[in-house]
Amino acid sequence: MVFNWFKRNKGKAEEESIDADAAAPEPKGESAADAPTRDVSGTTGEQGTGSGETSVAPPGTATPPSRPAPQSKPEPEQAQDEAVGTSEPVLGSPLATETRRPGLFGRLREGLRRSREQLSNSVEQLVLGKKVIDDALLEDLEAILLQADMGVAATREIMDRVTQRVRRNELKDPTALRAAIRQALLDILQPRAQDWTPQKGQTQVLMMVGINGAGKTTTIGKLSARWKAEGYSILLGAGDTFRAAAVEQLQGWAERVQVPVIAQGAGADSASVLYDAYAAARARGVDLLIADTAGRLHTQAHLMEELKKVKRVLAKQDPAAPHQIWLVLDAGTGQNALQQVQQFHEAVGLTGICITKLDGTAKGGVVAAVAKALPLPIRFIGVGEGVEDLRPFSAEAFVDALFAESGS
Ligand SMILES: Nc1nc2c(ncn2[C@@H]2O[C@H](COP(=O)(O)OP(=O)(O)OP(=O)(O)O)[C@@H](O)[C@H]2O)c(=O)[nH]1
Ligand SMILES: [Mg+2]
Repeated sequence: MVFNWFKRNKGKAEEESIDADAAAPEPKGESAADAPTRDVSGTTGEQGTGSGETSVAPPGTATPPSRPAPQSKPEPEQAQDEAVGTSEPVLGSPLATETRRPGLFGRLREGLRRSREQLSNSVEQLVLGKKVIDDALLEDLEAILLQADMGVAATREIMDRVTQRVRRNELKDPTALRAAIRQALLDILQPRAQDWTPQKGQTQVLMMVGINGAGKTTTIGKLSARWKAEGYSILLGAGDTFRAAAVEQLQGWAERVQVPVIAQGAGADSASVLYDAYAAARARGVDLLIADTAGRLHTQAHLMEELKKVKRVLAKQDPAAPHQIWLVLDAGTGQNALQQVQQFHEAVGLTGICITKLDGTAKGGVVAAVAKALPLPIRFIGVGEGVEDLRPFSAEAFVDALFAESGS
């Protein structure tokens, strides 16, 4: 089986790759605290002292959190509304009062609607009225998988398995194709579904990295809500000192989910802010520091250097820090996501991937492409802007939602 469709469309993914960003400032020197650190707690009673090496502001001098101004960034009112309706409410959490919305699977299913229409319905149409599985049908199937952004490797694996089964006469009926693809996809995704949760009393650091607008800050907000509701103490570190209003955006989330945040002024050294934030986290004994970082393109060497520097600086306090580094990918970036995985992994060594905005694309197959790119765990997927729209990645639930019967 030759990848004819792919050959015809080969240049397309490259053309769709993101434009180079405008010039970004060089990272500053490695000194720990160039600017005074603001502790902008979203909660009362969680103020702590710095480690002594840092300039964490003492209680009382904390700058009151200013309301975030980000236009499309977490709109508190709307988001609050959206946070109404999960089937796993946790008392006292922003997720607690939800009753109106469809259940978790329903939300996942709805979030993947466009991808399902693209993939599952196309397969349905393909086999409609067909009596046998012949080469022409298999070639069309291959095109459908590639169009769903499964990528070459995952498409090849699925096609190989389906073709072998056809040759062995195990798969004759075209209507059984759907189930065969579903199973092959499940086998690709299953090894990547590896849950991660903070550990109480460990003061670990989770650093979020990714290109501009991938959903890092939003994902941090959603994760904070989830883990806070599960009883973990969380501190946020405003390491995106590059983009205007990035700190305010994180503070908006901190306020909304009631977790404290350590920040400095705009333009401060990212490594220095996060060093201070980690010192504060250790001093307070919080379970997890989640470090926000500036968006960058994987091609921006100096920004990649800044991430490496953040890593080095955190490791001065604990060689194991940062304990987790997760790449946040926008599902809509298509096959360019694969380059991002490669290059961020090369630069900082990833321990997980979050794939956001699956609700905004018909190309949810990219999850399979990412799964085949590197053997990295896919931790969470985002299927909407609401707090509860970030789901721990489950291969079964994902495949079920993607292949749910139309109208079910
Ligand atoms: N529909 C949808 N929107 C999302 C999802 N995740 C994030 N977003 C939106 O994507 C936009 C960008 O998200 P941010 O969290 O600001 O992205 P970022 O990676 O922090 O961006 P920079 O700080 O510029 O690097 C926001 O409008 C979010 O609401 C998702 O799963 N679904
Ligand atoms: Mg951000």
